[in-house]
Amino acid sequence: MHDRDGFIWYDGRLVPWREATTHVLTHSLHYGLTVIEGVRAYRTEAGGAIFRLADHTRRFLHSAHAYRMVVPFDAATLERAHLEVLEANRLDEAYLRPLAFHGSEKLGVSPRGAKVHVAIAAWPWGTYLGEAAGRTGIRVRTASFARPHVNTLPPRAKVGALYTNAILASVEAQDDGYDEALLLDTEGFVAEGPGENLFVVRNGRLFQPQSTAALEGITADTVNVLASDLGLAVGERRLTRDDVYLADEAFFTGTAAEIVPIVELDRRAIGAGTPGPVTRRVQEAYGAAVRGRDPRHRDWLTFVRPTAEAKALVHEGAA
Ligand code: PPE
Repeated sequence: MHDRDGFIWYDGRLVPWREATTHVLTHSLHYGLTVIEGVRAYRTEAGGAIFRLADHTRRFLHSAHAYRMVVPFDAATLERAHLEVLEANRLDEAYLRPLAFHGSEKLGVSPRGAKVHVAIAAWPWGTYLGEAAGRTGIRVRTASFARPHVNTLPPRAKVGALYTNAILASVEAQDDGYDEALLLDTEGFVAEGPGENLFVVRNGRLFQPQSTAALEGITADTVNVLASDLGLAVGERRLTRDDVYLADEAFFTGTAAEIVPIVELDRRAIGAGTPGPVTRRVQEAYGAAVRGRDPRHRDWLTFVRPTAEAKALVHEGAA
């Protein structure tokens, strides 16, 4: 990742990719408190556009707030920085990774006295769960590790430390020959994937796990809105493993993963064992929304170059 051309926004300026480095005694490297986001930009007919940038930036600042980490940049500056990074790297379709971390001014558990640094990188990142995942679906295993309890690590804050739990689950799943893991909460109810939220489909209705142990996904929120456009009912309920085994369809959602059908959990086929029709409709609606082809949702897009053409697209959407 480190050895490539391009620029990374680092503490307020664009620095050459290979020079965006930090010291080995960086506080966050030792104790795991980093705030991260995952954002995507897509090519639209009016050029590159970032999907739901304001929502991601809000969650970034909220994650920091939960840890009493003071990010020295406001939302407007951060949003502009995302656009600058895309421009500088001449990317219109990309994954963006904003990161906040405590620097190397001090060690010892309390980060007080360490500076908060912010970086934003962008690179082309194709399919997250494998090239065929979106088409053929993935095989999932329930993780033997639970998602941390709400009073252990705040699950709504997207911080690096939470991903040590996600790493345990995904390495276990991969080593056992599965594509991805599904994590339960400490009470045994379904929470989420290592980097995705879950939906199940039953009798044409969508359900999300009502869970205090999952990230509030922006893609999941998007799916809620798109499902109502499609006339599909969406609900939340506590889901058990067997709710997933017995579902007609299931899929994961996430910025990196997008919409990925789950065709098997713990060696039980879900529904017909192939991606289902409701999942397909949601995938199509999502693809249209992120690429600016759905006039109802162009306000979710922030264009890299706000040309007259791009402005007209947004305007048309608002009308
Ligand atoms: N749960 C977790 C634990 C999670 O990490 C993500 C995103 C989601 C749910 C879905 O959230 P949203 O992207 O807002 O719909 N995971 C990010 C990081 C993936 C990575 O491996 O890095 C992402 O998708 O960008």
